[in-house]
Amino acid sequence: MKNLYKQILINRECNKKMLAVLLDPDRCQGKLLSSTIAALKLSAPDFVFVGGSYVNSPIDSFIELLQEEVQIPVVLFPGNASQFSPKADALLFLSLISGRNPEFLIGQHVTSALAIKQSGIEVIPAGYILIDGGKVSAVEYMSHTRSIPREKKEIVLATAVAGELSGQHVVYLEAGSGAIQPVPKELINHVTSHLSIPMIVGGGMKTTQHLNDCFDAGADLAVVGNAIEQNPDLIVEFTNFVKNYNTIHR
Ligand code: 1GP
Repeated sequence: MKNLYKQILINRECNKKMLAVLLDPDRCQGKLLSSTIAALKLSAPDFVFVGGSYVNSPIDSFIELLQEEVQIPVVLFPGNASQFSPKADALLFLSLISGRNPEFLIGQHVTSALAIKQSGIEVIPAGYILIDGGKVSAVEYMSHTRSIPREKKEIVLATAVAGELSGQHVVYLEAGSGAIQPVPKELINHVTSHLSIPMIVGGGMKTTQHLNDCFDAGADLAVVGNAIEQNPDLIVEFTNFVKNYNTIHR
């Protein structure tokens, strides 16, 4: 069994930044799926995340298809318990700790816990923190929670530290898929400088400058979804950027 979390810790230890490409099985189909797979074959990111706030397509067959085509670890990034699949290599067991909806703090977890346990899949407990990205995000709407205002640095920090102290293995700062503005670098930096666990950042990142800012600010893993749906060739540009970034900064 791969130990992806251990790999994340090792990379973090030697300041190797990581990239995940997020694929939504509802949207990544047909031509888009073929060109995404072609780009993943050319230049592999560290992980493929699979999931979304709302997914209607079968997850198992989507993951199987990916695994037939590429060797990249597949990590579930589920919007709810119905998106669990034992086919994935690991699961981000997300607790929406910026929200106060018990359903996304513990409810969906109880619903899926026994199936997850029985599958033997690697579980990575993740404190998921939603930051205002300039528009109402799908996760905000679907979870009935509110994002934290982007200027409320101390609230974001306190939330992340609460996540760490309550046993989360990573913190995920999320501006929401398709965010107008990604999580601000000052905010990432403020949180990472007080946190001892890996930091994932996603939402609204469309350029290598966004990746650069996020890594410079201390994030360990950047997640890109929408931008590569618009243009799958960006997978190659982004993975090459991360390789170069790591060559320069390590
Ligand atoms: C969403 O963080 C991810 O959870 C990715 O966001 O689709 O905006 O890249 P984008």
